[in-house]
Amino acid sequence: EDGYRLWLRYDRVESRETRSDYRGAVEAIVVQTPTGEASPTIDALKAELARGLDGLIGRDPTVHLVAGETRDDLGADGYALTNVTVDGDDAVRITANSDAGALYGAFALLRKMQLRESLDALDEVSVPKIDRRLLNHWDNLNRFVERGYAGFSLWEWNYLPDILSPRYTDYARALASVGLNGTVVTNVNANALVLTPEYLTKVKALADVFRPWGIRIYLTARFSAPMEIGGLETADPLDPAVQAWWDAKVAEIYEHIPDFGGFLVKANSEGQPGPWEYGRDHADGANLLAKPLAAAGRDGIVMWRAFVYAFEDTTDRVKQAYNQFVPLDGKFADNVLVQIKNGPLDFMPREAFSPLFGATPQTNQMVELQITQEYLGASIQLAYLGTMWEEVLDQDTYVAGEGSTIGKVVDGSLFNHPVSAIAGVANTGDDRNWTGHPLAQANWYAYGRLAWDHELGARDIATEWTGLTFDADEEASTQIVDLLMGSRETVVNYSMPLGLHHIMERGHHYGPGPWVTGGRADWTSPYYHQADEVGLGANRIASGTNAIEQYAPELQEQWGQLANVPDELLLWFHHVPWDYEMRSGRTLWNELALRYQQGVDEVRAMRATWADLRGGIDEERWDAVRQRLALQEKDAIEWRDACLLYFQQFSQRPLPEGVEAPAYDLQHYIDVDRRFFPGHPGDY
Ligand code: BDP
Repeated sequence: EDGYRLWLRYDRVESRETRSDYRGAVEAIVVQTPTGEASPTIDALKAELARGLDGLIGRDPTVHLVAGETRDDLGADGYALTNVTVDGDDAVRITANSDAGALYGAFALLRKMQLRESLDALDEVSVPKIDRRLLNHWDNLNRFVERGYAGFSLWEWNYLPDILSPRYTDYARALASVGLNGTVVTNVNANALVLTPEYLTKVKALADVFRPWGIRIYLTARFSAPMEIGGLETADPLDPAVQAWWDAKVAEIYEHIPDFGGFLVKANSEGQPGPWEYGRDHADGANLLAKPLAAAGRDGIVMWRAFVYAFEDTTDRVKQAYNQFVPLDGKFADNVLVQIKNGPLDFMPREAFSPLFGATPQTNQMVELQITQEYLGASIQLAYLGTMWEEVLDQDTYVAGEGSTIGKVVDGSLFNHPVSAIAGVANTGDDRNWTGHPLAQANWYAYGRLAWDHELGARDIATEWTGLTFDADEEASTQIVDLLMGSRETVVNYSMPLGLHHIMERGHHYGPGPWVTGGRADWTSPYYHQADEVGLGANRIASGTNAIEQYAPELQEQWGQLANVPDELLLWFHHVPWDYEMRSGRTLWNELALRYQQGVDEVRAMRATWADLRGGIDEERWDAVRQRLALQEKDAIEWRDACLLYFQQFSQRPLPEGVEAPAYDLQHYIDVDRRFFPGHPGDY
């Protein structure tokens, strides 16, 4: 049980009774699509049903393909599951408007059986709310994965297109099983090489493996590619030669990959080239690529990232994306989406949401979530992110009145946008279990399920994943789910509680670094925590950077006032005196110290729960998690001690009762050298 099978294990249903119920219910499976015709996707569906039913109930399914009318309620990718009879036998019918929809229906049926749900009186309709449900791989062509903690890239570029790893198919199955339908296989810090003819044949080979599973391939486009691989002297988006180059390049890609999904672009951000070099704006840049992608009836899109902040710009970094993009509203082509990280800073354990969501009603917007745990303990610490994403997607922006949630901005319903998309930065690598930490598979799974339906609950998803992934009885399952559910807040508590952010070590981002200074200001810690003898926290109200003004009045009211702001966002928006009285009645300093301690205590509680679980799940994965939790406790202690010793220099107050005394002095923690922690290109 090494975790390779993910949530698609299909082990034999142990109860004889359930097995025979299932056998009775699926004497046949009817797949109804508008054409009723066979296709590579229908073959994939049949192969998956055969694999699943053989494993679960020892049966080889009989699949009948039938044609039926298009159903308006199912959209492009939705499915319906119902019971029917075929020649007197009980059967399950999967109805869909597309082969991909039918495939999702097949996976849903298998999921029900894996979860031992009844197949009687089936009446299920499920339709994804978002059109393009993507993974973003930050994978370099040399197979190093930026912020990847589960080994090297899955894409063996050196062997492609001739040798195809069987893993490519298993990867595509995993995506399809949760309803994901696209993947950007290259890093946002892009290499133009992938657009050369030689690499495009490699990309085509991957696309051909993914296609039957409903997965479209996308690439990152380096803005200066016309110069680097095209021999042009400029990449100016308004230059006719540059336009002609991209037109031809996109046509060439479509020749290889007729269903190519489009480009993801990081431009004028952290050293990546972009339209600014030529005095042009983001819309000029995005539209340059959007035009050929939409040519000749194709439906390729451009995902233009809003993760921009400029060295020359001394405005509070969290304000810059809004400032750059709001004036461009209405200028982007219809097939451009602005891809916005959930927070305005950078995937912190907790951030206020990006105020750009909903602020450009005439521009398609998508959200980028980070599945890989760059700031939440890599693949060592346990942090189930379903809870974080639920918080983000359910967050009300109030931009068009109450109920204007980020989910509705992103699914396009709030402003009736023609195309919708969501991205998650993948946590996969070539580790045998795909994600390094066995429980980090839950994040991949949760992302996929939320991409399908952003209204699903984090606990329901965790329960589902646990049921699929472990053979655990009800009590053990509940223990695992509880553990997952609390884990992200635990990381927040021992690393960046009360709205603290960006106080991690430089470069690799693993471990504490509130002391990090030097270089550009917005890459240092004091820029964000602003600790001084008065207090702690970033002043983002009117007396400070006034970042708060980018939010709707309702939120300014909630977050702009000390009396109203929730503890979770306190130090995100306010510089608060050390003796400020918190809701708990404690002073800020005491509350801070106790939160750090609470984080450590919670990790200890997780370890105790896990110790208790021994025998409740397989030994192999149990032990892998046990070891990681032990390390997580050490890490949590280090975060607590390092941060409290550092902030104590400013607060000049003793640690309150209940907080353990640090084992070392501050300098010890500053000197801890994690240079070799993987995941950052500078480490190699
Ligand atoms: C930051 C990462 C960096 C990424 C960047 C991005 O540290 O490796 O390239 O985001 O999203 O979080 O472009």
